[in-house]
Amino acid sequence: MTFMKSTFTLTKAATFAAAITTVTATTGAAEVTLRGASLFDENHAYTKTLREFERLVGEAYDGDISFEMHLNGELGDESDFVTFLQQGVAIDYAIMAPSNMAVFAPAIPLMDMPFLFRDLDHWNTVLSSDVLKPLEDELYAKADIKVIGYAGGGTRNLASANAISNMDELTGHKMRVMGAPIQASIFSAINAAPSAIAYNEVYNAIQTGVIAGFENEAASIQNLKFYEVAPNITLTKHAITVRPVVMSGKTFRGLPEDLQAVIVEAGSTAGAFGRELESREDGEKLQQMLDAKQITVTEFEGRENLLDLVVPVQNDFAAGLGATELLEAIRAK
Ligand code: X1X
Repeated sequence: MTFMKSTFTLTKAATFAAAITTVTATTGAAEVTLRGASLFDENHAYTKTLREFERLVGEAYDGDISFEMHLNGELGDESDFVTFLQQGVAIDYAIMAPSNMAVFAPAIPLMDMPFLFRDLDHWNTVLSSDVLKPLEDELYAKADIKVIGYAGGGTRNLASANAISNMDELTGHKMRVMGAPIQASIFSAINAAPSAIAYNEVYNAIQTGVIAGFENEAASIQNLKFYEVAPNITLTKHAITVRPVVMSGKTFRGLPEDLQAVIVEAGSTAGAFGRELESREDGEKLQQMLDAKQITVTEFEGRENLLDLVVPVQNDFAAGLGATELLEAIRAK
Protein backbone atom coordinates (compact mmCIF):
# COMPACT_ATOMS: atom_id res chain seq x y z
CA MET A 1 0.00 0.00 0.00
CA THR A 2 1.54 3.31 -1.06
CA PHE A 3 0.61 6.83 -0.04
CA MET A 4 2.25 9.27 -2.42
CA LYS A 5 2.46 12.92 -1.50
CA SER A 6 4.73 13.63 -4.49
CA THR A 7 4.92 12.39 -8.06
CA PHE A 8 7.73 9.93 -7.34
CA THR A 9 7.36 6.18 -7.01
CA LEU A 10 8.77 4.51 -3.94
CA THR A 11 11.51 1.93 -4.14
CA LYS A 12 10.22 -1.44 -3.00
CA ALA A 13 13.60 -2.82 -2.03
CA ALA A 14 13.48 -6.45 -1.03
CA THR A 15 16.32 -6.22 1.44
CA PHE A 16 16.04 -7.48 5.00
CA ALA A 17 16.71 -4.12 6.63
CA ALA A 18 13.74 -2.50 8.32
CA ALA A 19 12.21 0.93 7.65
CA ILE A 20 13.77 1.50 4.29
CA THR A 21 14.40 5.17 3.72
CA THR A 22 15.39 6.29 0.25
CA VAL A 23 16.22 9.81 -0.83
CA THR A 24 15.25 10.88 -4.34
CA ALA A 25 18.04 12.52 -6.28
CA THR A 26 15.67 15.06 -7.80
CA THR A 27 13.87 16.32 -4.71
CA GLY A 28 16.12 15.27 -1.85
CA ALA A 29 12.93 14.21 -0.06
CA ALA A 30 13.10 11.09 2.08
CA GLU A 31 10.70 8.31 1.14
CA VAL A 32 9.88 5.78 3.80
CA THR A 33 8.75 2.17 3.48
CA LEU A 34 7.50 0.48 6.64
CA ARG A 35 6.94 -3.27 6.93
CA GLY A 36 4.30 -5.02 8.96
CA ALA A 37 3.49 -8.63 9.73
CA SER A 38 0.32 -10.52 10.58
CA LEU A 39 -0.24 -14.18 11.37
CA PHE A 40 -3.52 -14.02 9.48
CA ASP A 41 -5.17 -13.10 6.19
CA GLU A 42 -7.05 -9.89 5.41
CA ASN A 43 -10.21 -11.10 7.21
CA HIS A 44 -8.72 -11.17 10.70
CA ALA A 45 -9.14 -8.24 13.09
CA TYR A 46 -5.34 -7.90 13.53
CA THR A 47 -4.76 -7.47 9.82
CA LYS A 48 -7.69 -5.05 9.57
CA THR A 49 -6.26 -3.07 12.49
CA LEU A 50 -2.84 -2.87 10.86
CA ARG A 51 -4.46 -1.79 7.58
CA GLU A 52 -6.31 0.93 9.48
CA PHE A 53 -2.99 2.01 11.01
CA GLU A 54 -1.45 2.23 7.53
CA ARG A 55 -4.42 4.20 6.24
CA LEU A 56 -4.29 6.68 9.10
CA VAL A 57 -0.54 7.21 8.78
CA GLY A 58 -0.79 7.60 5.01
CA GLU A 59 -3.57 10.14 5.39
CA ALA A 60 -1.91 12.24 8.09
CA TYR A 61 1.73 12.21 7.00
CA ASP A 62 2.92 14.93 4.65
CA GLY A 63 5.78 12.92 3.15
CA ASP A 64 5.78 9.88 0.85
CA ILE A 65 5.29 6.60 2.62
CA SER A 66 4.47 3.04 1.65
CA PHE A 67 3.73 -0.12 3.54
CA GLU A 68 4.53 -3.76 2.91
CA MET A 69 2.54 -6.25 4.89
CA HIS A 70 3.61 -9.87 5.31
CA LEU A 71 0.43 -11.88 5.82
CA ASN A 72 -0.46 -15.45 6.83
CA GLY A 73 2.53 -15.90 9.10
CA GLU A 74 4.84 -15.77 6.10
CA LEU A 75 7.62 -14.44 8.36
CA GLY A 76 6.97 -16.93 11.16
CA ASP A 77 4.90 -16.53 14.30
CA GLU A 78 4.93 -13.87 16.99
CA SER A 79 8.05 -15.30 18.64
CA ASP A 80 9.84 -14.56 15.37
CA PHE A 81 8.25 -11.12 15.06
CA VAL A 82 9.46 -10.12 18.51
CA THR A 83 13.06 -10.95 17.60
CA PHE A 84 12.78 -9.02 14.33
CA LEU A 85 11.29 -5.99 16.08
CA GLN A 86 13.89 -6.08 18.83
CA GLN A 87 16.73 -6.24 16.31
CA GLY A 88 15.12 -3.74 13.96
CA VAL A 89 15.18 -6.08 10.95
CA ALA A 90 12.58 -7.44 8.53
CA ILE A 91 9.53 -5.79 10.10
CA ASP A 92 8.74 -2.47 11.71
CA TYR A 93 5.25 -2.93 13.18
CA ALA A 94 2.95 -5.75 14.26
CA ILE A 95 0.31 -6.76 16.79
CA MET A 96 1.72 -9.02 19.48
CA ALA A 97 0.56 -11.09 22.41
CA PRO A 98 2.46 -9.82 25.48
CA SER A 99 3.11 -13.42 26.49
CA ASN A 100 5.05 -13.88 23.28
CA MET A 101 7.39 -11.01 24.24
CA ALA A 102 8.39 -12.40 27.66
CA VAL A 103 11.77 -13.52 26.41
CA PHE A 104 12.98 -9.92 26.33
CA ALA A 105 10.75 -8.30 28.96
CA PRO A 106 9.69 -10.70 31.75
CA ALA A 107 7.04 -8.39 33.26
CA ILE A 108 5.06 -7.73 30.06
CA PRO A 109 2.93 -10.95 30.28
CA LEU A 110 1.31 -9.52 33.40
CA MET A 111 -1.01 -7.59 31.08
CA ASP A 112 -2.35 -10.76 29.44
CA MET A 113 -2.37 -13.15 32.40
CA PRO A 114 -5.39 -15.46 32.34
CA PHE A 115 -8.18 -14.33 34.70
CA LEU A 116 -6.81 -10.77 34.97
CA PHE A 117 -10.00 -9.05 33.78
CA ARG A 118 -13.39 -9.46 35.41
CA ASP A 119 -15.29 -8.65 32.22
CA LEU A 120 -15.25 -6.52 29.09
CA ASP A 121 -16.00 -3.33 31.04
CA HIS A 122 -13.00 -3.90 33.30
CA TRP A 123 -10.79 -4.68 30.30
CA ASN A 124 -12.01 -1.51 28.54
CA THR A 125 -11.39 0.66 31.58
CA VAL A 126 -7.86 -0.68 31.98
CA LEU A 127 -7.01 -0.16 28.31
CA SER A 128 -8.46 3.32 28.28
CA SER A 129 -6.24 4.32 31.21
CA ASP A 130 -2.45 4.61 31.48
CA VAL A 131 -2.15 2.00 34.22
CA LEU A 132 -0.10 -0.33 31.96
CA LYS A 133 2.51 2.37 31.29
CA PRO A 134 5.20 0.83 33.57
CA LEU A 135 5.02 -2.38 31.54
CA GLU A 136 5.27 -0.43 28.28
CA ASP A 137 8.34 1.36 29.66
CA GLU A 138 9.95 -1.94 30.58
CA LEU A 139 9.28 -3.33 27.12
CA TYR A 140 10.89 -0.29 25.52
CA ALA A 141 13.89 -0.33 27.85
CA LYS A 142 14.57 -4.07 27.68
CA ALA A 143 13.28 -5.12 24.27
CA ASP A 144 13.46 -1.84 22.33
CA ILE A 145 9.84 -2.33 21.30
CA LYS A 146 7.46 0.61 21.52
CA VAL A 147 3.74 0.20 22.29
CA ILE A 148 1.77 2.61 20.13
CA GLY A 149 -1.73 1.28 20.80
CA TYR A 150 -3.81 -1.62 22.06
CA ALA A 151 -5.82 -4.01 19.94
CA GLY A 152 -7.36 -7.31 21.12
CA GLY A 153 -10.76 -7.94 22.67
CA GLY A 154 -11.24 -11.62 21.90
CA THR A 155 -12.27 -13.92 24.74
CA ARG A 156 -10.02 -16.95 25.09
CA ASN A 157 -11.53 -20.36 25.74
CA LEU A 158 -10.29 -23.92 25.67
CA ALA A 159 -10.39 -25.62 22.26
CA SER A 160 -9.82 -29.34 22.29
CA ALA A 161 -10.17 -32.60 20.41
CA ASN A 162 -12.61 -33.89 23.07
CA ALA A 163 -14.98 -31.76 25.14
CA ILE A 164 -13.70 -30.58 28.55
CA SER A 165 -16.66 -29.63 30.71
CA ASN A 166 -15.53 -29.87 34.31
CA MET A 167 -12.59 -30.02 36.70
CA ASP A 168 -12.26 -33.81 36.38
CA GLU A 169 -11.92 -33.59 32.61
CA LEU A 170 -9.52 -30.64 32.89
CA THR A 171 -7.24 -32.51 35.28
CA GLY A 172 -4.17 -33.67 33.36
CA HIS A 173 -5.52 -32.20 30.09
CA LYS A 174 -2.51 -31.87 27.77
CA MET A 175 -2.77 -28.43 26.26
CA ARG A 176 -0.60 -25.88 24.53
CA VAL A 177 -0.01 -22.50 26.15
CA MET A 178 1.96 -19.43 25.06
CA GLY A 179 5.66 -19.25 25.94
CA ALA A 180 5.57 -16.97 29.00
CA PRO A 181 6.12 -19.03 32.20
CA ILE A 182 3.11 -17.37 33.91
CA GLN A 183 0.82 -18.98 31.32
CA ALA A 184 2.02 -22.48 32.22
CA SER A 185 1.87 -21.65 35.96
CA ILE A 186 -1.75 -20.57 35.74
CA PHE A 187 -2.93 -23.55 33.71
CA SER A 188 -1.01 -25.88 36.04
CA ALA A 189 -2.79 -24.23 38.98
CA ILE A 190 -6.14 -25.22 37.50
CA ASN A 191 -4.85 -28.81 37.13
CA ALA A 192 -4.27 -28.90 33.37
CA ALA A 193 -0.99 -30.20 31.91
CA PRO A 194 0.27 -27.25 29.87
CA SER A 195 3.26 -27.12 27.56
CA ALA A 196 4.64 -24.17 25.61
CA ILE A 197 4.55 -24.94 21.90
CA ALA A 198 5.14 -22.54 19.00
CA TYR A 199 1.85 -21.28 17.61
CA ASN A 200 2.56 -22.48 14.10
CA GLU A 201 3.06 -26.03 15.41
CA VAL A 202 -0.20 -26.24 17.37
CA TYR A 203 -2.42 -27.55 14.57
CA ASN A 204 -0.07 -30.47 13.85
CA ALA A 205 0.55 -31.16 17.52
CA ILE A 206 -3.19 -31.62 18.10
CA GLN A 207 -3.67 -33.58 14.88
CA THR A 208 -0.91 -36.02 15.79
CA GLY A 209 -2.08 -36.33 19.39
CA VAL A 210 1.01 -34.74 20.96
CA ILE A 211 -1.42 -32.47 22.81
CA ALA A 212 -5.19 -32.71 23.26
CA GLY A 213 -5.95 -29.03 22.75
CA PHE A 214 -5.02 -25.41 23.35
CA GLU A 215 -6.72 -22.13 24.23
CA ASN A 216 -7.53 -19.26 21.91
CA GLU A 217 -10.06 -16.69 20.81
CA ALA A 218 -12.78 -17.13 18.15
CA ALA A 219 -11.19 -14.87 15.52
CA SER A 220 -8.02 -16.96 15.35
CA ILE A 221 -9.73 -20.35 15.70
CA GLN A 222 -11.84 -19.43 12.70
CA ASN A 223 -9.12 -17.76 10.62
CA LEU A 224 -6.61 -20.59 10.97
CA LYS A 225 -9.27 -23.34 10.90
CA PHE A 226 -8.21 -24.77 14.27
CA TYR A 227 -11.77 -26.12 14.55
CA GLU A 228 -10.70 -28.90 12.17
CA VAL A 229 -8.55 -30.47 14.89
CA ALA A 230 -9.97 -28.88 18.06
CA PRO A 231 -13.71 -28.49 17.44
CA ASN A 232 -14.81 -28.53 21.11
CA ILE A 233 -14.89 -25.09 22.68
CA THR A 234 -15.20 -24.92 26.46
CA LEU A 235 -16.30 -21.53 27.77
CA THR A 236 -13.67 -21.00 30.45
CA LYS A 237 -13.56 -17.33 29.32
CA HIS A 238 -10.21 -17.13 31.05
CA ALA A 239 -8.82 -14.14 29.17
CA ILE A 240 -9.87 -11.10 27.22
CA THR A 241 -6.99 -10.39 24.93
CA VAL A 242 -4.70 -7.41 25.27
CA ARG A 243 -2.71 -7.10 22.07
CA PRO A 244 -0.29 -4.19 21.83
CA VAL A 245 0.23 -2.57 18.45
CA VAL A 246 4.00 -2.28 18.50
CA MET A 247 6.83 -0.71 16.56
CA SER A 248 10.52 -1.47 16.56
CA GLY A 249 12.30 1.16 18.69
CA LYS A 250 15.20 1.22 16.23
CA THR A 251 12.84 1.98 13.37
CA PHE A 252 10.89 4.56 15.32
CA ARG A 253 13.93 6.58 16.35
CA GLY A 254 15.17 6.63 12.76
CA LEU A 255 12.01 8.29 11.44
CA PRO A 256 11.45 12.03 11.04
CA GLU A 257 9.80 13.62 14.08
CA ASP A 258 6.63 14.58 12.25
CA LEU A 259 6.19 10.96 11.15
CA GLN A 260 6.83 9.72 14.69
CA ALA A 261 3.99 11.91 15.95
CA VAL A 262 1.67 10.64 13.22
CA ILE A 263 2.56 7.02 14.05
CA VAL A 264 1.87 7.41 17.77
CA GLU A 265 -1.53 8.94 17.06
CA ALA A 266 -2.42 6.39 14.37
CA GLY A 267 -1.33 3.45 16.57
CA SER A 268 -3.64 4.54 19.35
CA THR A 269 -6.61 5.18 17.01
CA ALA A 270 -6.10 1.96 15.05
CA GLY A 271 -5.81 0.01 18.32
CA ALA A 272 -9.17 1.38 19.51
CA PHE A 273 -10.66 0.47 16.10
CA GLY A 274 -9.26 -3.08 16.49
CA ARG A 275 -10.60 -3.47 20.04
CA GLU A 276 -14.08 -2.43 19.02
CA LEU A 277 -13.96 -4.73 15.99
CA GLU A 278 -12.65 -7.87 17.65
CA SER A 279 -14.77 -7.61 20.79
CA ARG A 280 -17.87 -7.03 18.68
CA GLU A 281 -17.10 -9.90 16.32
CA ASP A 282 -16.08 -12.39 19.01
CA GLY A 283 -19.56 -13.80 19.74
CA GLU A 284 -20.54 -13.56 16.07
CA LYS A 285 -17.60 -15.70 15.04
CA LEU A 286 -18.41 -18.37 17.63
CA GLN A 287 -21.96 -18.38 16.31
CA GLN A 288 -20.79 -18.63 12.68
CA MET A 289 -18.66 -21.66 13.52
CA LEU A 290 -21.54 -23.20 15.47
CA ASP A 291 -23.97 -22.61 12.58
CA ALA A 292 -21.49 -24.16 10.17
CA LYS A 293 -21.24 -27.18 12.52
CA GLN A 294 -17.51 -26.60 12.84
CA ILE A 295 -17.56 -26.46 16.65
CA THR A 296 -19.49 -27.51 19.71
CA VAL A 297 -19.72 -25.13 22.66
CA THR A 298 -19.77 -26.34 26.27
CA GLU A 299 -20.04 -24.39 29.53
CA PHE A 300 -17.37 -25.16 32.14
CA GLU A 301 -18.99 -26.39 35.34
CA GLY A 302 -17.70 -24.46 38.35
CA ARG A 303 -15.83 -21.78 36.44
CA GLU A 304 -16.10 -19.50 39.49
CA ASN A 305 -13.90 -21.89 41.48
CA LEU A 306 -10.99 -21.49 39.05
CA LEU A 307 -10.31 -17.98 40.31
CA ASP A 308 -9.49 -19.24 43.83
CA LEU A 309 -6.77 -21.44 42.36
CA VAL A 310 -5.35 -18.75 40.13
CA VAL A 311 -5.20 -15.60 42.26
CA PRO A 312 -2.31 -16.77 44.49
CA VAL A 313 -0.29 -17.60 41.36
CA GLN A 314 -0.96 -14.15 39.90
CA ASN A 315 0.01 -12.56 43.24
CA ASP A 316 3.30 -14.50 43.42
CA PHE A 317 4.15 -13.61 39.84
CA ALA A 318 3.57 -9.90 40.47
CA ALA A 319 5.48 -10.01 43.77
CA GLY A 320 8.46 -11.65 42.03
CA LEU A 321 8.54 -8.75 39.58
CA GLY A 322 8.07 -6.08 42.24
CA ALA A 323 4.74 -5.34 40.54
CA THR A 324 2.27 -5.99 43.35
CA GLU A 325 1.07 -2.39 43.37
CA LEU A 326 0.58 -2.48 39.62
CA LEU A 327 -1.47 -5.67 39.81
CA GLU A 328 -3.59 -4.13 42.55
CA ALA A 329 -4.06 -0.97 40.48
CA ILE A 330 -5.27 -3.07 37.53
CA ARG A 331 -7.66 -5.03 39.75
CA ALA A 332 -8.96 -1.83 41.33
CA LYS A 333 -9.91 -0.29 37.97
O1 X1X B 1 -1.78 -18.23 21.18
C1 X1X B 1 -1.08 -17.57 20.44
O2 X1X B 1 0.17 -17.61 20.45
C2 X1X B 1 -1.75 -16.61 19.45
O3 X1X B 1 -3.15 -16.71 19.61
C3 X1X B 1 -3.93 -15.87 18.77
O4 X1X B 1 -3.76 -16.19 17.46
C4 X1X B 1 -3.58 -14.42 18.98
O5 X1X B 1 -4.05 -14.03 20.23
C5 X1X B 1 -2.09 -14.19 18.86
O6 X1X B 1 -1.77 -12.87 19.25
C6 X1X B 1 -1.27 -15.20 19.67
O7 X1X B 1 -1.34 -14.89 21.00
